[in-house]
Amino acid sequence: MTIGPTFMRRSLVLVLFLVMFLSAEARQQANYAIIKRGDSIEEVVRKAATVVPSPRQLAWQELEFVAFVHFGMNTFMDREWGQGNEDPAMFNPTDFDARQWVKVLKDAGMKLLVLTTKHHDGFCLWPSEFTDHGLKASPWKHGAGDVVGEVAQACREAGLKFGVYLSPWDRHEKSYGDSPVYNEHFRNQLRELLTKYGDVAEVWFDGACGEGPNGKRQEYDWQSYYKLIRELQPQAVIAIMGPDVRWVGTEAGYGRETEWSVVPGVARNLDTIAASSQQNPVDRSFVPIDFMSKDLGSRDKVKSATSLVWYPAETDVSIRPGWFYHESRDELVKTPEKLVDIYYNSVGRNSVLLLNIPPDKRGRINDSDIKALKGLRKTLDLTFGTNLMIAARVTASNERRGHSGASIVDRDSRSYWTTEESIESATLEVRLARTLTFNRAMLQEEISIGQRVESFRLEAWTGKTWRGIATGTTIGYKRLLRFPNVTASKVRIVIERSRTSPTLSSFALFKAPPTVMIEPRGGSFETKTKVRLSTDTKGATVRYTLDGSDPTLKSPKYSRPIELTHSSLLKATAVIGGDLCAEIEVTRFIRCLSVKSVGFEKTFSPQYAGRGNATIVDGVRASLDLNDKGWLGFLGDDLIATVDLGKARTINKITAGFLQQQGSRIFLPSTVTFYVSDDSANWRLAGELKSPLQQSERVFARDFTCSTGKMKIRYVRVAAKSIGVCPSWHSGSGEKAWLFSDEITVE
Ligand code: FUL
Repeated sequence: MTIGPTFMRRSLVLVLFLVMFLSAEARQQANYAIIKRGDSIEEVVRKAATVVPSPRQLAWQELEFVAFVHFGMNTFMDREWGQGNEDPAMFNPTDFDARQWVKVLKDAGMKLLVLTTKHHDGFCLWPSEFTDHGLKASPWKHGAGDVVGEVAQACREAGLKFGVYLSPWDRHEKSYGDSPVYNEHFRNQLRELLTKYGDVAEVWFDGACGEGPNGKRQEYDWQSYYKLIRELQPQAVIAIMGPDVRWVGTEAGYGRETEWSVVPGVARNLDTIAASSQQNPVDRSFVPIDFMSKDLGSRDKVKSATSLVWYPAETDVSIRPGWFYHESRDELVKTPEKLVDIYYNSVGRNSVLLLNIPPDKRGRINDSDIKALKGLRKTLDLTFGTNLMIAARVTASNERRGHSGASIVDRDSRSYWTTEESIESATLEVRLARTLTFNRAMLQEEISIGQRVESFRLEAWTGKTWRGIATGTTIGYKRLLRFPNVTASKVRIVIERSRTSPTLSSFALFKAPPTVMIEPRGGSFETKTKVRLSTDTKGATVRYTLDGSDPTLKSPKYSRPIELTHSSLLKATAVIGGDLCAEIEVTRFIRCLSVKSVGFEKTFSPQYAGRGNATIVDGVRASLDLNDKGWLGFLGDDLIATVDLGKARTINKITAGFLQQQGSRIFLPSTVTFYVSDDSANWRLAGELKSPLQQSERVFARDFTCSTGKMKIRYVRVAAKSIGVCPSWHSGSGEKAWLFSDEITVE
């Protein structure tokens, strides 16, 4: 089912009405534009520039950073997708605290909380009158609990907006598949959520759809759902399978470099969205699926459109692998560094960031997630807390009356700069209060009158010439740019191309907290090695540790190259004015014999080829992230690696490391056998270790170490036996299993 034609008919009527009765100024307020056959590309682009967000879309966009909270039956079943037949007795949080969620999310800077009120398993987190499959049947609070109620209330108290995720796909409900009956049931549930819990700012529908018990595929009556939402909560945006907010197209947290909020009307075709909705959660955790088409709204994309709509992007991503909490994944929570990167690539790319923070079985947000969020907030505060534009003066090459260049640095968020009619490129020169060092920039367009800038660049005055700092295509609501430190007293923004008169409502420069550099970046050494630490910020000192603990103000201060004589985990951070102020840099150094070459009997998969053969002998250990290029992956095959030490050396220990992540079909080897040789023709057994297969959700790396006793040899062979295929209890039963290997060391 699609909504395209209906929308088009409606918008045609609307546009005709506007054209006939309203003034030119008011005509610019349309949320859609109809493209007539024969419209020139200039005309299409001009129309695109007049499409504006609806008030609800604008209010939502300004939230910038919002929370997704996946909590429900899956939390207790340790699953991502339930079947719908789970026993309600399983739902029993031991220490549920909605206020704790809200505090953690608010402290992180999030402005809205979207709760999974019902996931695909059909278990309702509120006492719905229309089903028994929910809290009423659970032991929690003797069946009298209401998670939705408590969360909505906690949000209200703290001034956070509240939103609901309600899965249309319901694997429990008997009427599912009997389309009209289920549609009525779904509307009833929606009505409960939209009438009993105060204001709702976002309703989130995903596209998953299946067959009901009657063997028929459910046809969702989207239009009737939308009508109900508009009637009961007119300020709420309807996201993903809805007309107001578009899925950015990936769940990795990275929006597009070129992100237009004005896109061809076809992007609202629900079938297209549903088709890209994933069907298998196991596969999904394995390969981050990326449906990103490079851009959706450039001239090339809009030129053949029949209508254009304001349809802004939302970037949804989870703080950990999977949407629900799994204890086995506590160590895989994204680092603050990764979250900062995601922030720049979502909020900083004209998109709202919907970051999922799943509470644990206690019903509280886990410490590992809190730690990561605090780290993110700290970096954002240190970066954006001080705007370097104080007392800056702006001159524009062209400005419209009442919209001077100065508007981009004043504190008034409603004032904006724009050019006179038909001026589509311009330069704004910004004279800073004094010479300053900065490495981040923020630009914002006045999107309430449309999105227009197509390309721009930023330059700094060196005293002699203008030097390029950064370039960009779209700006939209917000564009954040990162670049190495620049010290200057003057910068300029060059708008190279725009759809009609460009606008800017804000411009600012910032200095991100110092970063610490470790040289070399880890690796192996034979007897000793020297390591240098530095920071990019004047006045900052570096503190470090070598024992794996996090550096504090009391840790040794770096003054000269550190000499390492043992394998060490080096952690370093920077201090300014008595405050720890940088991300902690971590690097591992391994003391082992150097390797001349390594060869493999069976080759690793090109999909997980790390950095080539040397990956497993370069002294750089892989993280638990299977995509970090530190792993060599063998699909269904054993690892048989032969290491050449170059000449006969005295050894006494061989170690080989492997990954286990059964959810992604990666299993430890069943046996690891170590051989040694003087000539690579005659091999002697040095040792063998067995590892019986055990079902486990935990993600970890394990080292298999063979103590050889002192011996002099040149070649080492490690043979690790793959389990071959996934075992019968695994969802991929019978399919090839992966063996992931890193790192072989000889000491
Ligand atoms: C998807 C669901 O299938 C996932 O479980 C998750 O809720 C995600 C945000 O939306 O469609």
